[in-house]
Amino acid sequence: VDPLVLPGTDELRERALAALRRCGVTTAGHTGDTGDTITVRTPITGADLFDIPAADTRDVAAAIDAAHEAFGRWRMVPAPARGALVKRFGELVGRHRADLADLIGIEVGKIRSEALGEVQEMIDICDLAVGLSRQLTGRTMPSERPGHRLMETWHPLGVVGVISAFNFPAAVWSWNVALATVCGNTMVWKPSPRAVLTATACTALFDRAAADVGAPANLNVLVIASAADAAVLVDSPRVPLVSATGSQAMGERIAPRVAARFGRVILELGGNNAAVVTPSADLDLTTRAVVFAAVGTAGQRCTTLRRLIVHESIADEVAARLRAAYARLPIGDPFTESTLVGPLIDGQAHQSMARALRQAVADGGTILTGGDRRPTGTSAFYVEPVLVRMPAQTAIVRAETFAPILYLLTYRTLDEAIALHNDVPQGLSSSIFTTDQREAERFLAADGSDCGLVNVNIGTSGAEIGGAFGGEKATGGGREAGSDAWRAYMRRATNTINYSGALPLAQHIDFA
Ligand code: UN1
Repeated sequence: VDPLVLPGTDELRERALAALRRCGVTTAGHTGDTGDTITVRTPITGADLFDIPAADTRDVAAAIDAAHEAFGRWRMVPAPARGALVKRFGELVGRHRADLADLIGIEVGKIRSEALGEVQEMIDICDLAVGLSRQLTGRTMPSERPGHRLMETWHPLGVVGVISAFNFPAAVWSWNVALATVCGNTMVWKPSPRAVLTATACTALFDRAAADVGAPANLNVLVIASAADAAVLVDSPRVPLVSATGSQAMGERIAPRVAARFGRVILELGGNNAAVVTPSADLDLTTRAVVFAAVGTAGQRCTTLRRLIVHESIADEVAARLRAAYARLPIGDPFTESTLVGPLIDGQAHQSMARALRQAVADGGTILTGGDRRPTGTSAFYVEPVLVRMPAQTAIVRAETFAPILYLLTYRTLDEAIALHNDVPQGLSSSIFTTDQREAERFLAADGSDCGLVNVNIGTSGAEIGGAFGGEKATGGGREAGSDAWRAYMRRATNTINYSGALPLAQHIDFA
C-alpha cells in the first residue's frame, strides 16, 4: 500500500493562524500566569503546531467570578434583546464558515463536508435560539380559589459551566451557548485540550457579536485548562448548571460532585448505538445509511453506529454489501474533497481500537474487512474502518470504543433483536431499518428501543438540532438543543396572585 499523501505541518500551521486571525483572535485563549501551556497538535500529520498558555485553578475561579458578575446584568436584559446577540453571533459564524471549518479540520481531522456541517449546526441552533428568545413561555393554571391566578415564570439560572469534547468542538458548545444566552445565563467554557484553537476562534466571534450589539463582556468566558484545574467549575456553588460532554468515566467523576452541592448537570456521555436491520429493509438505503453512521467522523461521534443487528436471513447479503462499500472508502487527508475517512484523533484512540479488535477476535469474532493502519511516514493515525462479525454480544461489544468498528450480530425474532439492542449500558441513539410498519412501531414503543434518539430508516448519527438531543442510562440522561431542552437552563418560579380582597386558603383550611 502506498503511503498517504498528506499536507505539510507548516502549511497546516499557517492555515490555522490565518483562520484564527480572520476570526479576530489576538491572543490564544485565557492566559494563565503560571507558565503552564497546552500543546496544540494536528491529527492530520500527528505533529505539534503550537504551545499556548493554559489557565490554572485561580484563573478558572476568576473566570467564574467574571461570568457571575456579568450574569447580574445579563439576566435583566429582555430575552428578545438577548436573542439579538445570538442572531448576530449566527451571522458571524456564517461569515466565518470556512475559517471555523479549517480549524475543526486541522485540530480534529474532520473531513471538509463534516467540518462545514458542524458549522451549519452552529448556525441552525442560533436560529432556533433566536426564535426561542420570544417563546420562553410558562403555563397559566386555573387556581382553585376565586380571584386568584396561578402561573409559572422561567428565570435565568446563573453561570453555566460547559465542558466540551474534541469531536464536536464547536457545535456542542453552540447548543449550550445559544440556549444559555437567550435564557439569560452566562457561561464558563472548558473545551477539550485537543480542540482549543476552535474554541478560541468561537469565543472571539461570540465576543465580537456581543460588542456589536452592545451586550456586556464576559458572557462566555473561555478557560483553556486541564481537567484538574477546571475542577473548580464542578465544585463552585456559583455554577448552578454543569453541561458536560465526554466519556462515561468523566461523567462518573463529575456528577456526584455537582450533586453533592445540589447543582444540576446535563450529561452527554458515551453511546453504543445500534441499528436493527429487518428482512423487509430497503438494503440500498440501509447500506448507505449504515456506512455514513459507522464511518462518518472516523467513528468518533457519540452517535456513531457501533452495532448492527441483522436478521439471520439477510446477514450474508448485508455483510457483502458493506464489505463492498468499505473497500471503496477514500481514506486520507481530510482537506481533500473526495476523502470520506480522516484520521483518528491520536495514538491512544488507535491503541484502544487495536485492543478492541484483538479482544473481539479472541471472543470468536471474524474481521470481514478493514482494521489496518495506513502508512503515512508520520505519527498520524489513519485506519481502515472495520467490520467484525460477532457470534455474541460479548463484553467488548457492550463497551464504547471511540473508533470506526462496526460489530455485526444476527437475530431470529424482533423480540430477540430488541433485547440485544437494549442490553448495553449506554442509551443514546438507535435505528431500525424496515418497511414493515408494525416492526417500526414496535421499535418506537415503550418496550422497544430504550434510547433517547430512536430512528426509522435513517442512521443513528447526524441528528437535527430541532429535537432534544441526549440519551438514557450511562449516556447520562441530559437533553440539549431543540424541543424544550431550554428549560434545563432556567429556573421555574410558580406564582400565585390574589387579586380579590379576601384571603381564602387552599385545601379549604379555616384559620380564622
Ligand atoms: C456528538 O458526537 O457529541 O447527531 C454530537 C449527531 C450530531 C451531534 C453529535 N448532530 O451526530
